[in-house]
Amino acid sequence: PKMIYLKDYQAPDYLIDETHLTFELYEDHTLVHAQLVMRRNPACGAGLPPLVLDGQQLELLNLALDDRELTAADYQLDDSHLTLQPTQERFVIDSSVRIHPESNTALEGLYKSSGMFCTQCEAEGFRKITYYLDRPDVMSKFTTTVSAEQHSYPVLLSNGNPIATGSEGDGRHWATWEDPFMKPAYLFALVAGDLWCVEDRFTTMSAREVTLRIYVEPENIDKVQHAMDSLKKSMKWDEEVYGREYDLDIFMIVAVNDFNMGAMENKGLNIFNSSCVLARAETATDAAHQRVEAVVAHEYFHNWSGNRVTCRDWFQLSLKEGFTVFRDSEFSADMNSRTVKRIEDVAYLRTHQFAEDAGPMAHPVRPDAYMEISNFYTLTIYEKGSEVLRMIHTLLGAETFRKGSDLYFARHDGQAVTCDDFVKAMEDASGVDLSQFKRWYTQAGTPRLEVSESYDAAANSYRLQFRQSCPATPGQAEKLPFVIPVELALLDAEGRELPLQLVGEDKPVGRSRVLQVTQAEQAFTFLNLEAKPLPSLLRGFSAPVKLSFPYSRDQLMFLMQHDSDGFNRWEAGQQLSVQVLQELIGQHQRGEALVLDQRLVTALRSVLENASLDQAMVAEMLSLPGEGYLTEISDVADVDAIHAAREFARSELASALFEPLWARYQANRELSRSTAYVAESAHFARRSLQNIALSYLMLTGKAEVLAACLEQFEVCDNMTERLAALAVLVNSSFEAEKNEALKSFAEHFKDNALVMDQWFSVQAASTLPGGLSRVQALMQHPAFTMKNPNKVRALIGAFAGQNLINFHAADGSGYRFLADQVISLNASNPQIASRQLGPLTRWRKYDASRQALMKAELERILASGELSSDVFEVVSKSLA
Ligand code: B3K
Ligand code: ZN
Repeated sequence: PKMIYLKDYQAPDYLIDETHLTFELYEDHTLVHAQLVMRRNPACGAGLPPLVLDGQQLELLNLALDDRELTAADYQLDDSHLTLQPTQERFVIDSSVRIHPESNTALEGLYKSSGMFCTQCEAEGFRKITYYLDRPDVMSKFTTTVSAEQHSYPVLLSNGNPIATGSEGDGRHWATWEDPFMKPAYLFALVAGDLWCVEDRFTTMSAREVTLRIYVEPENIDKVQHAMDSLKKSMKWDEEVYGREYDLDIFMIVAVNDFNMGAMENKGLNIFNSSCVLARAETATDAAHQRVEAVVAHEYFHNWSGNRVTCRDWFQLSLKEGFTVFRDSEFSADMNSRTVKRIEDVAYLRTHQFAEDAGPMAHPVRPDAYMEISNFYTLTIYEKGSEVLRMIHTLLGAETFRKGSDLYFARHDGQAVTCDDFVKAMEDASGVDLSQFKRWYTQAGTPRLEVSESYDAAANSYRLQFRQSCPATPGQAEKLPFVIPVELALLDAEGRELPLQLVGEDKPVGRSRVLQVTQAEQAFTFLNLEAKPLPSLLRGFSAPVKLSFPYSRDQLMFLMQHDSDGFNRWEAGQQLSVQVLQELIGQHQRGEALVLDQRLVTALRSVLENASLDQAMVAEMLSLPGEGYLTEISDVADVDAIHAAREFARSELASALFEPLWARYQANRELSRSTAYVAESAHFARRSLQNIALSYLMLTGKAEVLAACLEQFEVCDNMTERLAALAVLVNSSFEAEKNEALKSFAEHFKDNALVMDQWFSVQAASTLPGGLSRVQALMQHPAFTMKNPNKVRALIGAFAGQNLINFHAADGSGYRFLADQVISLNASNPQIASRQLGPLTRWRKYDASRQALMKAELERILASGELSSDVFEVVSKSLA
């Protein structure tokens, strides 16, 4: 495989105005006929260069140019291209190919899942369906006819509107769909299967009626209402917040069981991993309900940010993904608790994206080069890309940002554009120069922002000094300063926000404001402060940076109680916990007895006793920073010390805070018992506090807690309570109760694949000794299969990604296991194989002995035989 560079981008030589597809689906093969109405791209030079169509794993049966059958002498064929010579500016290509969806295990292109046919074309799957210009800047009007045996495949779907159906008399039938919107091939979709649907309607802002359908396997028809409600909320929200209206007469979602990621925004026909559609109280947790809501919204929002305006090339992927993640996170914030959503997003970003940005696969939000585009659907493109959009939103303000997005959509509707085009629209709408800001798109790595203070009592002035820097990343040794928006307030001794007047200003400008740090070193001096204030910095996490300020533990406790920014109250608690945990880690490393700083106990006690705090906030504040985050912020991560320190702190807190935890638990559990399940934010909040309280309480080993846990496990109407109880049992030493619970759970839910995924995950993540052998045993369970990506993620992904103490076993057994799985998946499903590699790529974080073991496994993978471009790219970059 070779590198592909952004600097080599060239516009396509030819365009495809119309694409007419016919699929004949059979059990042992599929025939695809494609008629492409093409012309020379007028934007390119004169003459008629050879036409190079993409195509992989296709058996070419017929090829015609303007009705003239071509013979092998008329074209060249290799394993990824078909090349021929046009003779006129305008021409029509007809091709027929045979493909084998029934044996497609990579789940890219056309494939079968649980008996139905479905597609996944982004990024480069369409070339496994037919010969085509498979690139996002070639947009075409598609008509698709699907024919299949009627009894097994009563439902035949594609993009756009249905225009004709008929039967063929031999037990087969067909349907034709027409999509009036020009689109690139990656947005093509086809589904054929025995599906049921729930139907609803939505009336758009201009009073157009849209039919909404969610298709699932018949046994899941009782689990789609939540997704349907989420869809209608999304449609309304996009009208209200972005002025974006839906544009076809019908919008469809189809749930499939075997899917490489969460979902796909194909025009008018979104295809979803069933885990992101199906949700009802008895079988899906609160987190799953929220994920369904967010993913339904995300894919729906792509209809404008991605489909109506798409990407010129795959280097621009964050143009649609960063923007759409930003849109869905704001939607979720509006539907639920804004502060809690921000906390969750930031915790995730800092644990996972910061690690990626510090590792061998670090790349800018707009990469310059890639080997395999599937490897670039990353946390950087998605989550950091969203943070970049959030910063633009912060710098411009909501109203101006909206003007910018309106201009962007109006200017580029129907086009395939770049991140530069997006920023230009924001600049033109606001008059703000974003040229320096654009370094966020081109420089990889997480900037550090060190802040120091000085107070001049004689002058009543307070100075904050900022120093920014950014570590080297692969291919980028030196970085130029970023534009870092820092939202801040200064608090007085009572925690009140003080008026903020900078040097040069004749009066204060608000009490919480956004400063722009644009230089490597920069100071801001505030006037008229009669005492030294306490700064509340980077409010709401206004930039994706690593901020440091020398807060004392007492100051952090003060901020936890008094900061008027909810996010920063949580953040102060996290920083306090980090300081305390790092002290414990040091004690563990020196072989000393562990002693917990009692200030953490005091701080969390007052959080627990504060009845006016949102319960979800209490739950978030009780959650100590995870082992993954503690690893990320360590220079050399000491796996054992991190685990021991965190577990010690958890059990000390559990004993010290037993009374308030137990009181909170019982009050909330009582409400859960007496109220029917509702998927709504106040209820999510109540259950999250109940469940985190339970997880602490179980550490005390008290009989009454065990009894409560078992009772919660057995007597509840929802998966949130049941699974939380199961998880704490699985991590406890109550062997008999644990085994009984696991057994009864599996018996009850054995036919529900998504619930069984949870059952696998909970066990894979158990940090008790012996993790690897438990995982190996579970791989033999009848409900487990390597062919289903959800199962791989539930068991192997959860073990390597969450169970750090077991995965990093000093003998290297966890690494060996993961490498074995990657080698086996490389042949069947390269995208999933490559995704599972993540934990091994972080080898530089660990001690010399673990580094050697991890590298040896990466080398073993490299030498294991023919590698997919997906796995090869990640392994070779990790070893470079
Ligand atoms: N755009 C798809 C991701 C496709 C991944 C291809 N390997 C889902 C999404 O981001 O909405
Ligand atoms: Zn997306």
